Amino acid sequence: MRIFYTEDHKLRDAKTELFGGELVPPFEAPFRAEWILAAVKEAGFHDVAAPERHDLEVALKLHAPDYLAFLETAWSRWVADGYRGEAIPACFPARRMRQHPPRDIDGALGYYSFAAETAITEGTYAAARAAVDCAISAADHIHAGNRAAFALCRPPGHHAAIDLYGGYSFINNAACAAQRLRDHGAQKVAVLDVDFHHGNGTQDIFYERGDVYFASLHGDPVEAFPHFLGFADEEGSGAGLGTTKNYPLSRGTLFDAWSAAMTDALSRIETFGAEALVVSLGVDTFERDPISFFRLKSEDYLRMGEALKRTGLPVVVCMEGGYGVPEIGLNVANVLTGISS
Ligand code: OKP
Ligand code: ZN
Repeated sequence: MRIFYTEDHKLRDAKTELFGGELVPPFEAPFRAEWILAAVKEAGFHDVAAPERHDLEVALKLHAPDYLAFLETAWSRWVADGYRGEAIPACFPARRMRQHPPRDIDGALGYYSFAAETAITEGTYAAARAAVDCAISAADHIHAGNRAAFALCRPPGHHAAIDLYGGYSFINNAACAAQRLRDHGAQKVAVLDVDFHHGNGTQDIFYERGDVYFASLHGDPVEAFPHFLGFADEEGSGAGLGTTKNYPLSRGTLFDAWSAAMTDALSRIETFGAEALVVSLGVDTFERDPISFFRLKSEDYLRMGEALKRTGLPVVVCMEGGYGVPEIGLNVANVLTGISS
């Protein structure tokens, strides 16, 4: 399996995350990709390639043009205003307020975000573009006839919605991979999101589309980020009615229950008639993840990969979350080993 990776992910190196009322070093940091890359090589995946550079053509089919322009210019606008810290939103267009992009950067940050933990920094946009390059290149690799590819995306993307950033995500890598597969001629594509957190961004992007199925297994939003999306009664709308499926799971979920939900999701994806599968792979479902509450063990990730392989579908794996502990590398490698088995 080919791994798509570029050191440009290191351009995303925020110093601050708003967490528990403090500005702390971010959980989503460059060491994550380094640990994961080392572990997948250690597991025998030596085919590591740099992604091709891509323009915004794919992303512009998913995200609003004004949103992408905002991401590109946010840091320079913030610096021009003379602020000394990293760019963090502090005021949001909440209930009964006007949904209109303000002229000033403070207002724009709130308008284009749904959460305040994620700071925009100097290299954030360049790193986000490089992560998209990895996702698109992985989709192209599948289109060329390969069974699987791994986009080692950093920063992650599954929280990035049509015109909102947050949850460490800016541009939706997995959605770009799915769109790329559609553009190559796949009539139906599925995104299976196994990150601990609901993929609110991916759901938002495809909610009214009947050509991309979205299924997500995640911590129940009644007690987990992103708090306000990912409930079981969200099923898509319009042409997309019936092509969204959520599995909110409770604190302490073990692999047995988790796996039963994945089996259900995969059977729905098969019934849907997907020709290719994009996996939003977060390993923050691990029992020792610092910000999550499922209890998967390292060997469970092998089983996860084997189940993905049994679909018989070509699969693009996009890296999402998984934090703090050295096992993130082994857990990702185990998924890839299962897919390759
Ligand atoms: C990004 B990805 C927990 C706070 C959570 C944001 C989490 C973003 C997760 N107390 N803050 O889906 O792994
Ligand atoms: Zn996550």
